[in-house]
Amino acid sequence: MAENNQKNTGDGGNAGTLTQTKSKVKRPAMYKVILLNDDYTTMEFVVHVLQKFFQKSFEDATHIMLQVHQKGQGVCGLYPKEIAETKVMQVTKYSRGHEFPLQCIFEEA
Ligand code: TYC
Repeated sequence: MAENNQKNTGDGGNAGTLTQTKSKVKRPAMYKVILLNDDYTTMEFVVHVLQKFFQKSFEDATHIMLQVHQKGQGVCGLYPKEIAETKVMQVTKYSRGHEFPLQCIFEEA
């Protein structure tokens, strides 16, 4: 999203001398929220979590759950830091409340 700001160089405006400066506007850093595999959490519960907290369809949730089950981890979504942190806390609290050891982490994308 770099913009080319044109700055007058103070020459009275008639010499046509322009400098380009980089915009300081930055995209916010984004974070991947990741689910980790374990041997105890049920597949049904993981699919339910993906639908409840990550707004996935049943089909997408099933696909992500199987990816985690087969490869060890999978990405649930990409969010600004504060939202990623909140998702991790909500999923962890919900899972412990249902006595599952499901692990959810976030990392910079
Ligand atoms: N491996 C679990 C089982 O076989 C299922 C599972 C999938 C658990 C994804 C956690 O993040 C997970 N019941």
